[in-house]
Amino acid sequence: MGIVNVTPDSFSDGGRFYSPQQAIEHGFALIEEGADLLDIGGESTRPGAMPVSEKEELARVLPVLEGLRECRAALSIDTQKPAVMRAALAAGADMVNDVNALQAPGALAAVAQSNAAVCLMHKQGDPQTMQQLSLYHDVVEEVKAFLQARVAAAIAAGIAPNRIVIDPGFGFGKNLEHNVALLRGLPSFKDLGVPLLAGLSRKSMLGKIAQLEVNERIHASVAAALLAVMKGAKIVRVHDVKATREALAIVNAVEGWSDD
Ligand code: HH2
Repeated sequence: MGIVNVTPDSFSDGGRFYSPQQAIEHGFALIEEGADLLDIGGESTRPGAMPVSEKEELARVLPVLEGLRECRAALSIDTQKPAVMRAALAAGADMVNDVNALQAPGALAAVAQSNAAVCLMHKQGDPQTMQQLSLYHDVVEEVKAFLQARVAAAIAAGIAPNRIVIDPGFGFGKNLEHNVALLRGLPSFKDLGVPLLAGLSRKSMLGKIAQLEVNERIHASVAAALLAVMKGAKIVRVHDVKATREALAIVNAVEGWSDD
């Protein structure tokens, strides 16, 4: 899953692809690099980010969805807002990626009324507060329990299990110790019976471990993506598609997995 951030303030590439044309070109470039899925987002979730209005978010993402509709990759909309979900699904999105796990009123229904896939992510707090909270007794068990409850809620709302993906939400209200425990504990998420997505690309946990600024984290990001795949992730959400693809080709060859 290649990341297309249509925002002025995303933590690693904010402002680089802010115009629809730049974002569309970036999406096509990521497909050339080997992305099967593009995640289009119009609101940054980095710590301290300011919320964006529904109108502004729609104005950012809809032209990009429109411009990428005929591309050969599947399209995901990264949003927490039910109105943005509905508009994006009507514009042809194949997946809703919700860092709020469809907890907003109307979000379950917005996805249930479509045939789209959904990614349910765990987070603690919101971008304004999430780095202050970080309270867990057993982070792996607590994140798993939350995701299990959200999978159950999605199924109860009429979303078939084969449309659901889960994500532990690296960096969302978790400190370095929690993030490392989650990566180490990734294999146990298999218990939930749905595919796992992992988003570690360029995140601060990598910077803290290897002492790297945000623009220096490609190698660490590739290592983290490989580890996540080897521990059971089926989708990795990345900025650096080419580098990740090349590294995954080696794992796939050794493990006898197919490239898709
Ligand atoms: N991380 C970010 C945004 N969306 N979605 C899922 N499912 N999993 C993640 O780990 C995840 C996500 C944050 O990364 P990025 O999009 O690069 O930055 P920003 O939120 O500042 O736009």
